[in-house]
Amino acid sequence: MIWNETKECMSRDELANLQSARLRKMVSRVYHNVEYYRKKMQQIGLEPGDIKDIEDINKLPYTTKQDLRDNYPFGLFAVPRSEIVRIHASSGTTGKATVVGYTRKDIETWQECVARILVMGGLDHDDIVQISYGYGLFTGGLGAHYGVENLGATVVPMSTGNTKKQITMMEDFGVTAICCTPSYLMYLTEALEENGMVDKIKLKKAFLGAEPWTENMRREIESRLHISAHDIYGLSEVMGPGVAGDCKFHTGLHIAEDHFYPEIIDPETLEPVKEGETGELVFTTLTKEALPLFRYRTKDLTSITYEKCECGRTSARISRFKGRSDDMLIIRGVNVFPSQVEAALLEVAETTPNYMLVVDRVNNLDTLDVLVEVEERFFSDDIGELERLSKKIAHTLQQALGIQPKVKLVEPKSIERSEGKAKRVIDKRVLD
Ligand code: DLL
Repeated sequence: MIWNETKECMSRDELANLQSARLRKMVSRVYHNVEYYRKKMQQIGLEPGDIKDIEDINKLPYTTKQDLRDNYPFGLFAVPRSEIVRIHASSGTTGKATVVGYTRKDIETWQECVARILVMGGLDHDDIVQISYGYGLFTGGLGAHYGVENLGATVVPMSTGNTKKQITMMEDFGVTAICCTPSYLMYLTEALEENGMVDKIKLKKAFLGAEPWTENMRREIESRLHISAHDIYGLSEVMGPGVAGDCKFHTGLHIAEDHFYPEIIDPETLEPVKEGETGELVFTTLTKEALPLFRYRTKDLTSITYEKCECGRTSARISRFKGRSDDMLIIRGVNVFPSQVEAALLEVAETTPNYMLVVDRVNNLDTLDVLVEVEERFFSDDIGELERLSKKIAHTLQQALGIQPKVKLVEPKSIERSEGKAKRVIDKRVLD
């Protein structure tokens, strides 16, 4: 399969040359087409000609999610809108999404990157792949879908939910691989076991991502389903799934470095950390046409190694993610910021601005409890009032977050006050 034979096995020097050429071209194009970046470069006295090779990357300014929000929706696009063939978006802190766009060539790059990861995990055109990531503005469903099609395997575009139907399709179609979040596969595993289905299906592989998971979870999924499970990473701002993924040796996720240049920095000082040390992952897109980004701060914490992998690939590998340097939570694959909850609660007049999020994992499924202080008068004899309010808040939160939390209304002053920065989240899930 072509994806194994090309870019992923070139020497580090060849790769650096390719990256340098692509970076030069990208910076010049961005300078001329994106006013925001041109101004930023001018502010620091940087000309496109100052970027001569990949080592000059640290002269470029960083980009954050806030920069994308400030330029909502299309302000950072480097091509005319008529060249954009697809839009995706990820949830934002105050209801405003981060919008990303793709040209036809961007879609081609994306589907190649996803296909590489599927090949790395051992898939080929004979496989039947169920996509159980959400389809829609989220990049998971369509991103994986195009990758599978590009590989020439058969797609079963299930999207999320309806576990019973997912199992039926799996059995009837002889599905051999699944792409979904690790927590959903744990949930599906239980349902398969309860229905005595594990030995009746033909599943061999899983490509799991969109949220943090552990080596223990991988081993558990593998032994309970008798499959091999692979990690797939990505983020909408940079592309979507397919930025990195692990091979059969599971010794870190190979980055598609010919398209995305990685750096690991100290999130406080913004200085690079040494190879092997944990820091924040930063990406510069080298080939993206619609939304090229300079040094995008992912907020994801990991470490990097440039050692050649046992599989023969020379691409840099990042370790399993160790958390985030901001307060974003990923609950059942959905990105949730505490500030989104706050903004939603402000819409409900009867609440006070005191709340607490409690995230847990029960029977392998993430749960979100939102404790909200409400006015004293609701704790009278009329329990109906309290129930009505609870439903109203649950509905408002569901609309704002895209997931259904369990709302618990509590009396005024019952949530512990903090003297410093308010503690709004208790995350009981364990990540090793
Ligand atoms: O989650 C893209 C994706 C879809 C990746 C399907 C893999 C599979 P966003 O919604 O923008 O995009 O969320 C990106 O999710 O910054 C990480 O914090 C987290 N994340 C994604 N994949 C992994 C992973 C998609 N394999 C954010 N391990 C990222 C840990 C992950 N965290």
